[in-house]
Amino acid sequence: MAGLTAFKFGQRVLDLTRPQVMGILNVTPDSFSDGGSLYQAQRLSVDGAIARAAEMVANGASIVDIGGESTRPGASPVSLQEEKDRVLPVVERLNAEVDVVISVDTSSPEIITEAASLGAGLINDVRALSKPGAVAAAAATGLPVCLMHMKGNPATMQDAPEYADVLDEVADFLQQRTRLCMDAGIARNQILLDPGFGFGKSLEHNLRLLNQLDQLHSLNLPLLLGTSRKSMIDHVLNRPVDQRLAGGLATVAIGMMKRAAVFRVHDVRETVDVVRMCEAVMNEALVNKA
Ligand code: 7PM
Repeated sequence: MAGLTAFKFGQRVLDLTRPQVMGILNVTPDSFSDGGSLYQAQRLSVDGAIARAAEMVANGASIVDIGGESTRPGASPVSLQEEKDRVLPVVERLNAEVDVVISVDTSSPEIITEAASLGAGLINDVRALSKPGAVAAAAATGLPVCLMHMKGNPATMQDAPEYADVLDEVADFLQQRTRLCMDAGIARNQILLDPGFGFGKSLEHNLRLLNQLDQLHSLNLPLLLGTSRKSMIDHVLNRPVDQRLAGGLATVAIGMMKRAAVFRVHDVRETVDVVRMCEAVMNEALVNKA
């Protein structure tokens, strides 16, 4: 399929002709430590993050996405220093201890640069490198990037978003961001695209984007799907965040049928089962895990 090929993520190569699972690793440190020092609490939270990442890899994730909350809609803004303190120690230790592509979910040029120097393999930005200096910083790392569509900004994006045609608008936006990145020196085979489920979209928009996801193959680049535990599942099934697994797996199966390349999820083990099962059916054969 066009746009799907071997992708170099820093030191590591992934075959994007096969679906890949990206595990979500949140690195929000405990806000207090019980008696110990803050330093100790931070070290313990890094230990925990490494253990969770190793488990995701054992369960079949080939990418781990590290997010320090600053990009999260509705979340209270995190200072640059705080984002660095959360994300960078995890990148450094993961690179040394776990064989996995390390994706960094950030919009900050400083974190892009520093994470790359510590072994990150992918820049994942929900703002599609729109912060001043972000495109140049990403280009200078030589790493691939995931460009996501968001309409508006996290504070207000869910206040009655409107589109003439959500697929056209998302495709146009992603194409423009792709061109901008290529003009800055990022190669075509270093770009992944993401329609950005839940980022400035109503339920109807999210459902339409998933049902018509194959239309985005006109852009000829691998697609990343991020629906895990999102409110679109709640809006259909009326489930709290800890009961959205089955709904999320349904979106993964549909994403497989629509040839998404990467699935960004919290529940790696279950997702890998769905991906492998879909892959076997779609190939009419058992496919060996690479
Ligand atoms: C609160 C609201 C917490 C939303 C976390 C989130 C995506 C992403 C996120 C995505 C890519 C979440 C989101 N979502 N990166 N980062 N695609 N590429 O549900 O859909 O994880 S943050």
